[in-house]
Amino acid sequence: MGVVNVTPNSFSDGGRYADPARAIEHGLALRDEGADILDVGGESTRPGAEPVALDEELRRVIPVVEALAKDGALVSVDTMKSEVMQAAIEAGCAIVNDVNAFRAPRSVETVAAAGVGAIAMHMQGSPRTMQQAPHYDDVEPEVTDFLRERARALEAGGVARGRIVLDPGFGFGKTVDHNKALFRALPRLAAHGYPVLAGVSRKKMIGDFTGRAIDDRVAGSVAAALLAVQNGARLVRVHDVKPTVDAINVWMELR
Ligand code: HH2
Repeated sequence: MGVVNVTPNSFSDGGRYADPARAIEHGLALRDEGADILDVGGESTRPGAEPVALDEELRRVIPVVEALAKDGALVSVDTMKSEVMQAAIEAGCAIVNDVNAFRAPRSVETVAAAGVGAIAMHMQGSPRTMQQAPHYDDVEPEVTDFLRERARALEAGGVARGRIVLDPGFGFGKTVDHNKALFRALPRLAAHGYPVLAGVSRKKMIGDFTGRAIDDRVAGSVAAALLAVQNGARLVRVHDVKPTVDAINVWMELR
């Protein structure tokens, strides 16, 4: 899954593709590099980020979803708002990626009625405050129980089991130690029977391990994506599609 951020403030590429035409061009380039899914988002969820108004999010996201879908790309929309989900579905998106795991009113109903895919991610708190003091008694069962509860809620609301993807939400209300514990838990999470998505690309954890600035984390991110796949992730959400696809292809041949 290639990241297409139509935002002025995303943590790694904020402002670079804020103009819809540039975002569309970027998305098509990521597809050419081997992304199977293009994840279009109009609201940064970086720690400390302020929420974006509905009108503004729609204005950013919908033209990009529409153009990429028209070009035949498989598009997901990265949003927490049911109105954006609905408009993106009408514009051709096939998957909804919700870092809030469909807890907002009408979001389960929206994906169920449309028959689209649903990616439910774990987040402790909200982006504005989530990194201030993340706390768990035992992170793995708490995240796993949450995700299984959200999967049950989606299924109870009419989303087919085969359309649900779960994501432990690296960096969303987690310390580095929480991220490490969840990374090692990926095989057990995958064993619950839902495909698992891992998003670690360029995140702070990679910077902590390598000492690199955000735009110098490609090698670290590729290593983490490859390990995530080896640990059972079926989807990896990445900014650097080409090197990630190369690494996974080489691993698949040589393993
Ligand atoms: N991470 C980000 C955004 N959306 N969705 C899922 N399912 N999993 C993730 O780990 C995830 C996500 C954060 O990355 P990015 O989009 O680059 O940054 P920002 O939120 O600042 O736009």
